[in-house]
Amino acid sequence: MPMAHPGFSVLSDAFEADPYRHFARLREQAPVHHEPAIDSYFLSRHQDVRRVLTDHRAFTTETLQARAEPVMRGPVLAQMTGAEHTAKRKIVVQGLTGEALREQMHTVRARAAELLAPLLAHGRMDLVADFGKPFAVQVTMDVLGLDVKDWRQVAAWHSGVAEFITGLTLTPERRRHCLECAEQLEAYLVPVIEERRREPGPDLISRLCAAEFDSTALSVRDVTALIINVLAAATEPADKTLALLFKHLIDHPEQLTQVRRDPALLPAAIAETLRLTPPVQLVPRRAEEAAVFAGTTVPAGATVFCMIGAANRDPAVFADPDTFALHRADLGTARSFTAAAQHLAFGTGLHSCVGAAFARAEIETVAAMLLPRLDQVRHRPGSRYRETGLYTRGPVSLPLDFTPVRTPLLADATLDG
Ligand code: 2IO
Repeated sequence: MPMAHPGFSVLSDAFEADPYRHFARLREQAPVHHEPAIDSYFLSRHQDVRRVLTDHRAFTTETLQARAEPVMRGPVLAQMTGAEHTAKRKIVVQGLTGEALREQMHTVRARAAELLAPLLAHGRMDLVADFGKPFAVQVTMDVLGLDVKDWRQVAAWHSGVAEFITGLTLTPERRRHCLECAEQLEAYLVPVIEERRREPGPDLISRLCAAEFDSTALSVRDVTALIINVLAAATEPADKTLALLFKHLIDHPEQLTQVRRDPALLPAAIAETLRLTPPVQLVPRRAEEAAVFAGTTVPAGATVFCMIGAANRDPAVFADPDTFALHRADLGTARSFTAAAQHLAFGTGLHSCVGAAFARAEIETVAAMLLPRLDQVRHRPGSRYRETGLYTRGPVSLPLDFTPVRTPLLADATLDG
């Protein structure tokens, strides 16, 4: 088995502290890294990751039965295949694109305005704790049609669910805690589902309740799982992406100036953020048959982790891959929020992210609100930048100082309008 260097482990503290430092060596010397403690294979080359995500028959999402289903309380979209997958994916996509998406962006603006109002005058905020985290949870709850006054409780349950999905080495105690969170979240959701069946609204839960597959309404269990799926998938990466976008722009003042002058550059800046520092770093699959990658055989039945962060910095695909450059010729911004993207932050193939268009619109909308109001934005002096997470990864905090600018926050949206 090729090794990056003797004793190297993706489970080590050194790797967690800065995985990016290790990716070149992994791609070059151990493109199929086996991790004995969890008997899993880690793929780091763009070409191998793309192959796994594209060949959904050879590399299945069977891994999610153990990793996601227990906390999702039923099957998630990514576990489905064939006609059922096509039909249910379409239901969710329709709820997160087109007219629905346009409506949702009014709510995004209103939520952002409400959260920012008390923060902007101070000239300082932690973009993660003060804004990003509550914003991510509240927007997702708005989309689903859940009562935002419960957001702290829902955020706590969400943390447990996300920890279960993304934990590589969970203790039995943590597992129990996560499962308890999921059970309580399910108990909270079931009465809402029953109510929306009787009295549908414009929200995503009502859409799921009204939808049919094979001329039959989805069961409460299926709707619950899809709700928790959306809750986790929309919440977990959102605050990370927003904070990473601002970190990169602050660290590259000339690009920040360009984006301020021309907000039409925001999609490129977001796409480049997703390439350089994808909030979802790992995507698991099961190899149904033995498969050979770069001369190394992965046995049938093996768990394979696609290392998105490593693939996205593969010099075979991206020139000067460790540099943040929103004008890079190989970014392909127009395709960056589709399954045809060059970067793999939204995966690719059959199960590529259903929320990509929503994510782009959400981050673009809120970044466009923040930029003009955070004049001379800079890292708080003395703050030490730190990221955490192996599966999903983002800044622990992002304390910013700025010069307050008095601009009305909301011209075009209110929470009831
Ligand atoms: C929820 C890691 C939060 C998804 C997952 C079990 C399935 C799928 C993902 C993303 C983000 C999560 N996987 N979203 O990687 O729906």
